Amino acid sequence: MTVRAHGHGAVIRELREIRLPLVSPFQTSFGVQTSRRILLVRAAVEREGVVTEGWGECVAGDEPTYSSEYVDGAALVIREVLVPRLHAVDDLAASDVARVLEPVRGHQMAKAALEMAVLDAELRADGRSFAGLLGATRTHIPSGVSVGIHPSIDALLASVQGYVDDGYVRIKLKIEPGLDLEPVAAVRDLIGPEMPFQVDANAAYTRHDVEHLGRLDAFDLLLIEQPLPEDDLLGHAQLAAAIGTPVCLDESITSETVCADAIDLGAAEIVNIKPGRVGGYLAARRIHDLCHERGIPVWCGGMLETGIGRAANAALAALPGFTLPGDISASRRFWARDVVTEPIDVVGGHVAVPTGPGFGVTLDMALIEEVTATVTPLDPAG
Ligand code: SMG
Ligand code: MG
Repeated sequence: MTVRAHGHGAVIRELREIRLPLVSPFQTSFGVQTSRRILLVRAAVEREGVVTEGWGECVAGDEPTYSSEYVDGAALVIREVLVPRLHAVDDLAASDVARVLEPVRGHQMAKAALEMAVLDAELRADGRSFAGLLGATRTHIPSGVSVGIHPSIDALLASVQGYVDDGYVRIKLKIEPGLDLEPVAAVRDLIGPEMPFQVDANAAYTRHDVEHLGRLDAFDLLLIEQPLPEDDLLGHAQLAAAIGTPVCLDESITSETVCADAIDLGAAEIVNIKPGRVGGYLAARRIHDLCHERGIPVWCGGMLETGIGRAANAALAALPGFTLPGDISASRRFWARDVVTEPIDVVGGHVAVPTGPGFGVTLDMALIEEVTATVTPLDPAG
Protein backbone atom coordinates (compact mmCIF):
# COMPACT_ATOMS: atom_id res chain seq x y z
CA MET A 1 0.00 0.00 0.00
CA THR A 2 1.44 3.36 -1.00
CA VAL A 3 0.67 6.46 1.01
CA ARG A 4 2.29 8.92 -1.37
CA ALA A 5 3.74 9.02 -4.82
CA HIS A 6 7.24 10.04 -3.78
CA GLY A 7 9.47 10.03 -0.69
CA HIS A 8 8.89 8.19 2.55
CA GLY A 9 7.73 11.05 4.70
CA ALA A 10 4.48 11.43 6.56
CA VAL A 11 1.12 12.27 5.05
CA ILE A 12 -1.99 13.62 6.73
CA ARG A 13 -4.79 11.21 5.95
CA GLU A 14 -7.85 12.73 7.53
CA LEU A 15 -9.38 15.35 9.75
CA ARG A 16 -12.18 14.08 11.95
CA GLU A 17 -14.51 15.90 14.30
CA ILE A 18 -15.86 13.98 17.26
CA ARG A 19 -18.36 15.17 19.87
CA LEU A 20 -18.15 14.13 23.50
CA PRO A 21 -20.41 15.14 26.41
CA LEU A 22 -18.71 16.19 29.65
CA VAL A 23 -19.65 14.26 32.80
CA SER A 24 -20.59 17.60 34.43
CA PRO A 25 -20.66 21.22 33.25
CA PHE A 26 -17.30 23.04 33.42
CA GLN A 27 -17.60 26.78 34.07
CA THR A 28 -14.80 29.31 33.69
CA SER A 29 -14.78 33.12 33.69
CA PHE A 30 -15.48 33.00 29.94
CA GLY A 31 -18.40 30.58 29.87
CA VAL A 32 -19.86 27.19 30.70
CA GLN A 33 -19.19 24.06 28.73
CA THR A 34 -21.24 20.84 28.72
CA SER A 35 -19.62 19.03 25.80
CA ARG A 36 -16.67 19.32 23.44
CA ARG A 37 -16.30 19.21 19.70
CA ILE A 38 -12.80 17.76 19.21
CA LEU A 39 -10.74 17.67 16.02
CA LEU A 40 -8.59 14.58 15.52
CA VAL A 41 -5.89 14.33 12.85
CA ARG A 42 -4.85 10.98 11.38
CA ALA A 43 -1.38 10.79 9.84
CA ALA A 44 0.59 7.92 8.30
CA VAL A 45 4.19 7.07 7.54
CA GLU A 46 5.46 4.28 5.32
CA ARG A 47 8.64 2.34 6.10
CA GLU A 48 9.67 -0.43 3.69
CA GLY A 49 6.13 -0.88 2.49
CA VAL A 50 4.59 -0.95 5.96
CA VAL A 51 2.16 1.85 6.75
CA THR A 52 1.90 3.06 10.35
CA GLU A 53 -0.73 5.52 11.51
CA GLY A 54 -0.65 8.12 14.25
CA TRP A 55 -3.15 10.50 15.78
CA GLY A 56 -3.13 14.07 16.95
CA GLU A 57 -5.75 15.97 18.92
CA CYS A 58 -6.53 19.67 18.51
CA VAL A 59 -7.23 21.54 21.75
CA ALA A 60 -9.17 24.42 20.15
CA GLY A 61 -12.50 25.04 21.89
CA ASP A 62 -15.95 25.24 20.36
CA GLU A 63 -15.84 29.05 20.54
CA PRO A 64 -12.94 31.56 20.45
CA THR A 65 -13.22 32.40 24.17
CA TYR A 66 -10.14 30.87 25.83
CA SER A 67 -8.10 32.16 22.87
CA SER A 68 -8.79 33.30 19.31
CA GLU A 69 -8.67 29.73 17.99
CA TYR A 70 -11.81 27.61 17.72
CA VAL A 71 -12.90 24.34 16.14
CA ASP A 72 -14.40 25.57 12.87
CA GLY A 73 -11.52 28.00 12.26
CA ALA A 74 -8.94 25.33 13.05
CA ALA A 75 -10.66 22.81 10.76
CA LEU A 76 -10.69 25.29 7.90
CA VAL A 77 -7.06 26.33 8.27
CA ILE A 78 -5.93 22.70 8.65
CA ARG A 79 -7.79 21.62 5.49
CA GLU A 80 -7.22 24.61 3.25
CA VAL A 81 -3.90 26.10 4.36
CA LEU A 82 -1.74 23.86 6.54
CA VAL A 83 -2.14 20.38 5.07
CA PRO A 84 -1.48 21.52 1.47
CA ARG A 85 1.79 23.06 2.69
CA LEU A 86 2.79 19.86 4.47
CA HIS A 87 1.92 17.72 1.45
CA ALA A 88 4.08 19.92 -0.77
CA VAL A 89 7.15 18.75 1.19
CA ASP A 90 9.09 15.59 0.32
CA ASP A 91 9.91 13.23 3.18
CA LEU A 92 8.00 15.19 5.79
CA ALA A 93 9.16 14.49 9.36
CA ALA A 94 7.60 15.67 12.63
CA SER A 95 10.63 17.85 13.24
CA ASP A 96 9.87 19.72 9.95
CA VAL A 97 6.23 20.53 10.65
CA ALA A 98 6.69 23.75 12.65
CA ARG A 99 9.26 25.14 10.17
CA VAL A 100 7.13 24.33 7.12
CA LEU A 101 4.09 25.98 8.73
CA GLU A 102 6.02 28.97 10.11
CA PRO A 103 4.99 31.36 7.27
CA VAL A 104 1.36 30.94 8.40
CA ARG A 105 0.75 33.34 11.30
CA GLY A 106 -0.83 32.07 14.48
CA HIS A 107 -3.08 28.99 14.48
CA GLN A 108 -0.83 27.33 17.05
CA MET A 109 -3.45 24.75 18.11
CA ALA A 110 -4.11 23.70 14.51
CA LYS A 111 -0.37 23.39 13.83
CA ALA A 112 0.19 21.48 17.07
CA ALA A 113 -2.45 18.87 16.16
CA LEU A 114 -0.72 18.19 12.83
CA GLU A 115 2.74 17.89 14.35
CA MET A 116 1.30 15.61 17.03
CA ALA A 117 -0.20 13.19 14.50
CA VAL A 118 3.05 12.97 12.53
CA LEU A 119 5.05 12.51 15.73
CA ASP A 120 2.81 9.65 16.88
CA ALA A 121 3.01 7.92 13.48
CA GLU A 122 6.81 8.26 13.31
CA LEU A 123 7.39 7.05 16.84
CA ARG A 124 5.08 4.05 16.34
CA ALA A 125 6.85 3.15 13.11
CA ASP A 126 10.17 3.29 14.98
CA GLY A 127 8.79 1.43 18.02
CA ARG A 128 9.74 4.34 20.29
CA SER A 129 7.76 6.00 23.05
CA PHE A 130 7.16 9.74 23.21
CA ALA A 131 8.52 9.77 26.78
CA GLY A 132 11.71 8.12 25.45
CA LEU A 133 12.08 10.71 22.68
CA LEU A 134 11.69 13.58 25.15
CA GLY A 135 14.07 12.06 27.65
CA ALA A 136 11.43 11.92 30.37
CA THR A 137 12.97 11.32 33.77
CA ARG A 138 9.93 10.12 35.73
CA THR A 139 7.65 7.12 35.44
CA HIS A 140 4.74 8.75 37.32
CA ILE A 141 3.63 12.35 37.55
CA PRO A 142 1.62 14.07 40.28
CA SER A 143 -1.95 14.82 39.27
CA GLY A 144 -3.80 18.07 39.93
CA VAL A 145 -7.44 18.77 39.18
CA SER A 146 -9.05 21.93 37.79
CA VAL A 147 -12.36 22.79 39.47
CA GLY A 148 -14.82 25.05 37.67
CA ILE A 149 -16.90 27.92 39.01
CA HIS A 150 -19.88 26.47 40.90
CA PRO A 151 -23.41 27.83 41.45
CA SER A 152 -23.02 27.73 45.26
CA ILE A 153 -20.32 27.31 47.90
CA ASP A 154 -21.97 24.07 49.06
CA ALA A 155 -21.87 22.60 45.57
CA LEU A 156 -18.23 23.72 45.18
CA LEU A 157 -17.16 22.14 48.47
CA ALA A 158 -18.92 18.88 47.57
CA SER A 159 -17.00 18.75 44.27
CA VAL A 160 -13.68 19.60 45.91
CA GLN A 161 -14.19 16.96 48.60
CA GLY A 162 -14.88 14.39 45.87
CA TYR A 163 -11.58 15.25 44.15
CA VAL A 164 -9.69 15.12 47.45
CA ASP A 165 -11.21 11.67 48.02
CA ASP A 166 -10.08 10.66 44.50
CA GLY A 167 -6.52 11.38 45.62
CA TYR A 168 -5.64 14.50 43.61
CA VAL A 169 -2.55 16.13 45.08
CA ARG A 170 -3.40 19.70 44.11
CA ILE A 171 -6.59 21.70 43.66
CA LYS A 172 -6.97 24.49 41.12
CA LEU A 173 -10.06 26.67 41.36
CA LYS A 174 -11.45 28.85 38.60
CA ILE A 175 -12.21 32.37 39.81
CA GLU A 176 -13.73 35.56 38.41
CA PRO A 177 -14.55 39.00 39.82
CA GLY A 178 -17.21 38.53 42.52
CA LEU A 179 -16.47 34.80 42.85
CA ASP A 180 -12.98 34.80 44.30
CA LEU A 181 -12.22 35.59 47.96
CA GLU A 182 -15.24 33.78 49.38
CA PRO A 183 -14.94 30.49 47.43
CA VAL A 184 -11.15 30.52 47.88
CA ALA A 185 -11.53 30.94 51.66
CA ALA A 186 -14.12 28.15 51.79
CA VAL A 187 -11.96 25.72 49.80
CA ARG A 188 -8.82 26.53 51.83
CA ASP A 189 -10.84 25.91 54.99
CA LEU A 190 -12.06 22.54 53.65
CA ILE A 191 -8.74 21.19 52.38
CA GLY A 192 -6.59 22.52 55.23
CA PRO A 193 -3.37 24.54 55.17
CA GLU A 194 -1.09 21.82 53.73
CA MET A 195 -2.87 20.92 50.49
CA PRO A 196 -1.40 22.64 47.43
CA PHE A 197 -4.02 25.07 46.11
CA GLN A 198 -4.00 27.56 43.19
CA VAL A 199 -6.46 29.71 41.26
CA ASP A 200 -7.05 30.49 37.56
CA ALA A 201 -8.82 33.66 36.41
CA ASN A 202 -8.63 33.11 32.63
CA ALA A 203 -7.88 36.80 32.09
CA ALA A 204 -10.98 38.07 33.92
CA TYR A 205 -9.34 40.92 35.89
CA THR A 206 -7.75 44.25 34.96
CA ARG A 207 -4.83 46.37 36.18
CA HIS A 208 -7.33 48.15 38.45
CA ASP A 209 -7.73 44.96 40.50
CA VAL A 210 -4.20 44.84 41.94
CA GLU A 211 -5.25 45.71 45.48
CA HIS A 212 -8.16 43.27 45.39
CA LEU A 213 -5.99 40.41 44.07
CA GLY A 214 -3.52 41.14 46.88
CA ARG A 215 -6.18 39.89 49.31
CA LEU A 216 -5.63 36.39 47.95
CA ASP A 217 -2.21 36.45 49.70
CA ALA A 218 -4.02 35.41 52.89
CA PHE A 219 -4.76 31.93 51.48
CA ASP A 220 -1.21 30.70 50.82
CA LEU A 221 -1.85 29.88 47.17
CA LEU A 222 0.79 28.18 45.00
CA LEU A 223 0.05 30.69 42.27
CA ILE A 224 -2.54 32.82 40.50
CA GLU A 225 -2.87 31.86 36.83
CA GLN A 226 -3.49 34.42 34.09
CA PRO A 227 -5.31 37.12 36.08
CA LEU A 228 -5.07 39.76 33.30
CA PRO A 229 -5.64 39.78 29.53
CA GLU A 230 -3.40 37.74 27.24
CA ASP A 231 -1.57 40.76 25.81
CA ASP A 232 -0.98 42.54 29.15
CA LEU A 233 2.55 41.40 30.02
CA LEU A 234 3.41 44.70 31.69
CA GLY A 235 0.28 44.54 33.84
CA HIS A 236 1.24 41.05 34.97
CA ALA A 237 4.74 42.29 35.84
CA GLN A 238 3.26 45.15 37.91
CA LEU A 239 0.87 42.77 39.64
CA ALA A 240 3.66 40.27 40.36
CA ALA A 241 5.69 43.04 41.99
CA ALA A 242 2.70 44.15 44.10
CA ILE A 243 1.29 40.90 45.50
CA GLY A 244 2.73 37.94 47.35
CA THR A 245 1.00 35.15 45.42
CA PRO A 246 3.26 34.10 42.51
CA VAL A 247 1.90 35.11 39.10
CA CYS A 248 1.73 32.30 36.52
CA LEU A 249 0.97 32.87 32.83
CA ASP A 250 -1.17 30.60 30.68
CA GLU A 251 -2.95 32.37 27.77
CA SER A 252 -0.09 34.90 27.34
CA ILE A 253 2.52 32.21 26.60
CA THR A 254 2.03 31.70 22.88
CA SER A 255 5.67 31.11 21.86
CA GLU A 256 9.23 30.69 23.13
CA THR A 257 9.89 34.39 22.43
CA VAL A 258 6.91 35.60 24.45
CA CYS A 259 7.89 33.25 27.26
CA ALA A 260 11.46 34.58 27.39
CA ASP A 261 10.18 38.18 27.33
CA ALA A 262 7.61 37.51 30.06
CA ILE A 263 10.33 36.06 32.30
CA ASP A 264 12.66 39.02 31.62
CA LEU A 265 9.85 41.46 32.40
CA GLY A 266 9.00 39.76 35.68
CA ALA A 267 5.52 38.93 34.33
CA ALA A 268 5.89 35.14 34.71
CA GLU A 269 7.15 33.80 38.03
CA ILE A 270 5.76 30.39 37.00
CA VAL A 271 4.76 29.13 33.54
CA ASN A 272 1.87 26.89 32.52
CA ILE A 273 2.98 24.95 29.42
CA LYS A 274 0.26 23.86 26.99
CA PRO A 275 1.59 22.28 23.79
CA GLY A 276 -1.47 23.31 21.77
CA ARG A 277 -1.09 26.96 22.72
CA VAL A 278 2.59 27.13 21.66
CA GLY A 279 2.33 25.27 18.33
CA GLY A 280 3.24 21.76 19.42
CA TYR A 281 5.05 19.41 21.77
CA LEU A 282 8.48 20.17 20.30
CA ALA A 283 8.07 23.90 21.04
CA ALA A 284 6.64 23.00 24.46
CA ARG A 285 9.80 21.04 25.15
CA ARG A 286 11.98 24.03 24.22
CA ILE A 287 9.91 26.28 26.51
CA HIS A 288 10.47 23.76 29.29
CA ASP A 289 14.23 23.90 28.63
CA LEU A 290 14.24 27.70 28.60
CA CYS A 291 12.33 27.93 31.88
CA HIS A 292 14.46 25.21 33.45
CA GLU A 293 17.66 27.13 32.58
CA ARG A 294 16.22 30.29 34.10
CA GLY A 295 14.93 28.63 37.24
CA ILE A 296 11.27 29.27 36.42
CA PRO A 297 9.02 26.42 37.63
CA VAL A 298 6.67 25.00 34.99
CA TRP A 299 3.65 22.73 35.04
CA CYS A 300 1.58 21.15 32.29
CA GLY A 301 -1.81 22.70 31.59
CA GLY A 302 -4.87 20.87 30.34
CA MET A 303 -7.47 21.63 27.66
CA LEU A 304 -10.03 18.94 28.48
CA GLU A 305 -8.16 16.52 26.25
CA THR A 306 -9.17 12.97 25.48
CA GLY A 307 -6.79 10.17 26.44
CA ILE A 308 -4.66 10.95 23.38
CA GLY A 309 -3.69 14.42 24.59
CA ARG A 310 -3.58 13.31 28.23
CA ALA A 311 -1.09 10.56 27.40
CA ALA A 312 1.15 12.99 25.50
CA ASN A 313 0.88 15.57 28.29
CA ALA A 314 1.86 12.96 30.87
CA ALA A 315 5.08 12.24 28.94
CA LEU A 316 5.89 15.95 28.65
CA ALA A 317 5.22 16.50 32.35
CA ALA A 318 7.76 13.77 33.15
CA LEU A 319 10.60 16.16 32.18
CA PRO A 320 12.65 17.45 35.13
CA GLY A 321 11.56 21.11 34.97
CA PHE A 322 7.91 20.22 35.63
CA THR A 323 8.23 20.75 39.36
CA LEU A 324 4.55 21.54 40.04
CA PRO A 325 1.59 19.17 39.57
CA GLY A 326 -0.16 19.62 36.22
CA ASP A 327 -3.80 19.68 35.13
CA ILE A 328 -3.49 16.06 34.04
CA SER A 329 -6.42 14.43 35.75
CA ALA A 330 -8.07 11.06 35.17
CA SER A 331 -10.04 10.62 31.94
CA ARG A 332 -13.17 10.11 34.04
CA ARG A 333 -12.88 13.63 35.49
CA PHE A 334 -14.37 14.79 32.13
CA TRP A 335 -15.41 11.71 30.12
CA ALA A 336 -17.79 8.85 30.88
CA ARG A 337 -15.97 6.87 28.18
CA ASP A 338 -12.60 7.97 26.82
CA VAL A 339 -11.75 7.36 23.16
CA VAL A 340 -8.68 5.27 24.06
CA THR A 341 -8.62 1.72 25.36
CA GLU A 342 -6.33 2.71 28.28
CA PRO A 343 -8.04 5.72 29.89
CA ILE A 344 -5.75 7.86 32.03
CA ASP A 345 -6.15 6.88 35.67
CA VAL A 346 -5.05 8.53 38.90
CA VAL A 347 -3.65 6.11 41.46
CA GLY A 348 -2.28 7.42 44.73
CA GLY A 349 -2.48 10.94 43.28
CA HIS A 350 -0.28 10.06 40.30
CA VAL A 351 -0.64 9.27 36.60
CA ALA A 352 1.63 6.62 35.02
CA VAL A 353 3.63 7.94 32.07
CA PRO A 354 2.75 5.77 29.04
CA THR A 355 5.66 3.68 27.76
CA GLY A 356 4.22 2.11 24.58
CA PRO A 357 5.16 3.26 21.06
CA GLY A 358 4.06 6.77 20.10
CA PHE A 359 1.87 8.34 22.75
CA GLY A 360 1.30 4.83 24.06
CA VAL A 361 -2.48 4.71 23.74
CA THR A 362 -4.75 2.73 21.40
CA LEU A 363 -7.81 4.37 19.94
CA ASP A 364 -11.18 2.74 20.54
CA MET A 365 -12.23 3.02 16.89
CA ALA A 366 -15.71 1.63 17.49
CA LEU A 367 -16.42 4.39 20.00
CA ILE A 368 -14.73 6.99 17.79
CA GLU A 369 -17.00 6.02 14.89
CA GLU A 370 -20.02 6.35 17.19
CA VAL A 371 -19.12 9.91 18.23
CA THR A 372 -17.83 11.12 14.85
CA ALA A 373 -19.63 14.13 13.38
CA THR A 374 -17.56 14.55 10.19
CA VAL A 375 -14.57 12.96 8.47
CA THR A 376 -12.61 14.85 5.81
CA PRO A 377 -10.16 12.70 3.81
CA LEU A 378 -6.94 14.60 3.13
CA ASP A 379 -4.56 11.92 1.82
CA PRO A 380 -2.97 13.27 -1.39
CA ALA A 381 -2.94 9.72 -2.82
CA GLY A 382 -6.74 9.64 -2.41
O1 SMG B 1 -7.95 19.62 31.12
O2 SMG B 1 -8.13 19.58 33.26
C1 SMG B 1 -8.25 20.14 32.19
C2 SMG B 1 -8.73 21.56 32.18
C3 SMG B 1 -7.79 22.46 32.86
O3 SMG B 1 -8.64 24.50 33.64
C4 SMG B 1 -8.19 23.91 32.73
N1 SMG B 1 -7.98 24.50 31.53
O4 SMG B 1 -7.22 27.96 31.47
O5 SMG B 1 -6.12 26.34 32.25
C5 SMG B 1 -7.12 26.76 31.69
C6 SMG B 1 -8.25 25.86 31.28
C7 SMG B 1 -8.52 26.03 29.83
C8 SMG B 1 -9.63 25.23 29.31
S1 SMG B 1 -11.14 25.89 29.68
C9 SMG B 1 -12.16 25.44 28.39
MG1 MG C 1 -5.51 28.51 32.63
